[in-house]
Amino acid sequence: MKFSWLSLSIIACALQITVAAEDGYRLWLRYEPLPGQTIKTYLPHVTSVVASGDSATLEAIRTELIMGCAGMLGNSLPVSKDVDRDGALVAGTPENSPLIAELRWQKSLIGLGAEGFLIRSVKLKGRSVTVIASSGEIGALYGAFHFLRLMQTLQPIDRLDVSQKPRLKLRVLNHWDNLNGSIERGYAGRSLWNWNELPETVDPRLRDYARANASLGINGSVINNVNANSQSLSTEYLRKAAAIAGVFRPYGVRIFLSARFSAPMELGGLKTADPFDPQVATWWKKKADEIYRIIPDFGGFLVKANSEGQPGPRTYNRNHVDGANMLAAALAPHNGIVMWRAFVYDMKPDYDRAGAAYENLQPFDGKFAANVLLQIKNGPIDFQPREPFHPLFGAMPKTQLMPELQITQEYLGFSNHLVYLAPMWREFLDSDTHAKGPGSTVTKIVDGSLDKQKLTGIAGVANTGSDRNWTGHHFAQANWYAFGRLAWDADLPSEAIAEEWVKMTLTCDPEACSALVRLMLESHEALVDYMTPLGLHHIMWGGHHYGPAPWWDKEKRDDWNPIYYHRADERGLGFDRTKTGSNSVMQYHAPVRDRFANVTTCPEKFLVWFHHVPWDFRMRSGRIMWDELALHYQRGVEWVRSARKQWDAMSGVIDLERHAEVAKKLVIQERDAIHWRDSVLLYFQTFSKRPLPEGVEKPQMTLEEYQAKSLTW
Ligand code: GCW
Repeated sequence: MKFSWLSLSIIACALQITVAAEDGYRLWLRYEPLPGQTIKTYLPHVTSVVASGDSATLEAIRTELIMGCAGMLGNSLPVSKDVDRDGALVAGTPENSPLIAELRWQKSLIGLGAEGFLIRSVKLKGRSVTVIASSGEIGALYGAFHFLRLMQTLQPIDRLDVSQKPRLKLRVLNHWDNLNGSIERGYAGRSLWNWNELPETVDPRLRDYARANASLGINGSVINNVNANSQSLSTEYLRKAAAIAGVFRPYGVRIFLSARFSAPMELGGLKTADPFDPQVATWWKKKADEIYRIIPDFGGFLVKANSEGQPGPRTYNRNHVDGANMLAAALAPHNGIVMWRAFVYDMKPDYDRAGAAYENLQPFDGKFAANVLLQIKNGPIDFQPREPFHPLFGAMPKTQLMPELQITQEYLGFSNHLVYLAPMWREFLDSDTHAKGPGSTVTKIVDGSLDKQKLTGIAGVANTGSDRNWTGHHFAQANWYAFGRLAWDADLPSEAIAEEWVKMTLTCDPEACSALVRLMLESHEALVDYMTPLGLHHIMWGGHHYGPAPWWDKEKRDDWNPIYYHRADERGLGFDRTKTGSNSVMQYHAPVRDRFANVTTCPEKFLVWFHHVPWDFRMRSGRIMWDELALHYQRGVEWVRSARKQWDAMSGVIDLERHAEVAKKLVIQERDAIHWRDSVLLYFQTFSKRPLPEGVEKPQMTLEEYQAKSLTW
């Protein structure tokens, strides 16, 4: 087997980068030298690579294993055709590797699917070797990354018996990238796709993007914004997209496009986009045929229809099913799918936005085509720091549902705040909907085990961009990582994911590692404390959503204004979603709805989400609600201060560059947390008319000063 130029240059690059400054570019695939003792125990088990096959994926497997071992162990693995020594790493599929075929694992491998893998320490040709096998090449690549991760996280590799497969079929990133290179809600630079230079020139960075995704098992990428431009579906742009797909393909990442519902008019010159118009359906069919001619493994469409001004079937008096199924029919002959978004909320007088998606979509349960998934945000409003789970989960047993999470921190301090999102996503995935009695968790609904859903998936709105470190904040990389790991295995604990990430990305030093994991695990609750405790939501500054503006009432729609959500008055605080109010709590199954609806049983973290609560309401702590609220804000500020101290103390353990960059961001985070605490409390104090409780610091500025100018980022 010989090395291609590509793999040699990749390895050379990796080795060079090792000595260069640590700028975060390598993400969790740094492959830094392991502790000496670990190297000693690993070396006998990693002596050569046997992975035959000419495909680009096999090339990627060889390259990754060689690069990983060179970095971590300092050895250079020879590539050989056969097992001729102990410690060989044999990777591939029964089809391309006679050695693997000989093992007769075919039955188990087929059971694991083309993305699943086995990693086993076995005897082969009288030698002790490690076999990384799958029925598909992408599965073998995932296995190689898993093997490397075991080493990166200092796990034993001498007696391996690993068997894994993803529970969800589609594990996709949604990029809200515009064709002009900007990213809606992106906080890490410009779009990674260089549309102007494509298809002739493809930024080599795209390969690293695909590689990072493959290391987690992310297998799809929607490359354009859901607020879509029809141009993305033009022949010119499809050719550009095809060039991107070509780079992603060896890594198992398929591309998807957001489709603008009115494209038949804008691109096709039709007079309507009515899904019942035969010309419209034909236009989409032809478009789908063209797409698959240009991108044979195209994944399908993501559609935001009749939401926030986007066109959709309702523009023509048709419904969501009419629209989704028409597109699904165009894609079905090619095995393409439609991800139809449930983020729909029409403003009606006196309505409750939290109940709108359910009202709009639940009646269509069982009506969507077999290749449609309904993509639903985790909560009923909009990616808030904390929301109860969306009531559509558990309410549409005959519809294929997939969650949409937001990795980019639109409402969570952009890429300035250190916040690890796995605990928030876990809270959502573990939520018990009680749809079929106790234990009907969101995870069981979306992985198909509860309602036999065939097509399964999960999406995350990406936080990547052209910044050298990909995500703006070094710790925001952990959220990309955690999304991918949870998409692969929705049962993984937040702590285990954090530990992996810290070891792979920052340090294996045991003390520093456990301190960092603890910080990460606390960070989400702390952010909720200083932003939106007790169920507060959507009180961010209008438009950009950075920083607080609970007083805001200037948006053209009521339901874009914070005052609509918190409903503060002299009596109290909160949105009454019980029967004395909007009653949208009824969208949940019993006993969840009963627990939420009763102010004494409602979890306090959702108190003012569901109730308008008097300022002097007695909380479980014995304190009144106003005091409790204020103390949450104070606690959040204190957490950031302590995080700063702990981070500063790690200056010897973390490389200089990243240490300094994170330290700088923590200064901003502290400034922002104080700003949140002071401005929100001063504003609500105009209603509560109560003093700040003991332990809460005096505000640094006046309410008028806070109202005059938003925080800058
Ligand atoms: O949260 C809101 C964002 C919009 C976004 C929309 C959506 C892409 O503020 O920027 O548009 O959600 O999810 O469609």
